[in-house]
Amino acid sequence: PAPHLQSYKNRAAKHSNPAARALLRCMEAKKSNLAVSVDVTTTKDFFDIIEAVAPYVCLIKTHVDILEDWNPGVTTRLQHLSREHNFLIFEDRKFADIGNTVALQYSSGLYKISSWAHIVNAHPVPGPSIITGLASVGMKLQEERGLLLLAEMSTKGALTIGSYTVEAVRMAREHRDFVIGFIAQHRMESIGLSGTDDVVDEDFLILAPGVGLDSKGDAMGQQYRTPTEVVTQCGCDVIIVGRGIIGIGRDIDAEKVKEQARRYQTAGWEAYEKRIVT
Ligand code: 5IU
Repeated sequence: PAPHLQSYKNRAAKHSNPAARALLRCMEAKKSNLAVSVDVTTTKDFFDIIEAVAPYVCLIKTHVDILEDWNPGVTTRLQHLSREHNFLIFEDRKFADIGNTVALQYSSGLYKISSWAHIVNAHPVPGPSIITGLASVGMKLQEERGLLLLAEMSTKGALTIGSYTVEAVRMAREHRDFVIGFIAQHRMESIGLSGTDDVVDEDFLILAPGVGLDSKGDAMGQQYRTPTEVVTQCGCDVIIVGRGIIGIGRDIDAEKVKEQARRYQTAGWEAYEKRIVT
């Protein structure tokens, strides 16, 4: 059966990439396909949110460059929490430069992303060299590391459509050791195949942002779909939720955040259970 019809557990047992295996195992263990996007600007809010949602998530998605008081201790503490609460870390860096530059952006600078992020993502726009550049860093580490390509975006008018998405999938198929899946809005198995090609052993994870239970979008082009649409109907594996859980006000209410995380975890898991057959 196609990957999205199989259990996360079965897929974990077969996957060739260690980061993908770790994520799928974590999802099964915690009964969670929820990633929380922690888009806040202070480390206090950042950790208040992570500590509130940790029991309910398989993945924490970060934008470390928006933290105004970032320091190296932040990523040390994040890694510690990741081990303590069993979740993976995804830095939503959206690399987009030539191979040599992205290798440096991934490994070096203030953030040294490759040293702590299990998963990162990249725009396919520069072509396959962006994958080989990032893989030259990630695959050398004796750690669980994987890359997601941005095959589709959730925003109104996104240019990630048609042949762009097809080429993104082709690029990923050429680098299945390091590319573990896509940021996308639906499954990609049927994309770019002639009908006779055989890629039955391919298992790309689909992580979908733009998920909300109470809102259809924001004032800046974001569009939301429900966990049922995203997971049951479109076959995505992980729901990425930001403001639906962390809120949009200034003050973080940890109890509310916890309650919303639990709500999205349940909705995401029920949507998954409705779609699997094995
Ligand atoms: N994000 C999207 N859409 C995309 C991609 C990334 O929303 O197509 I690629 C990011 C942006 C933000 C998070 O960090 O996912 C969604 O946050 P909200 O749930 O608050 O909209």
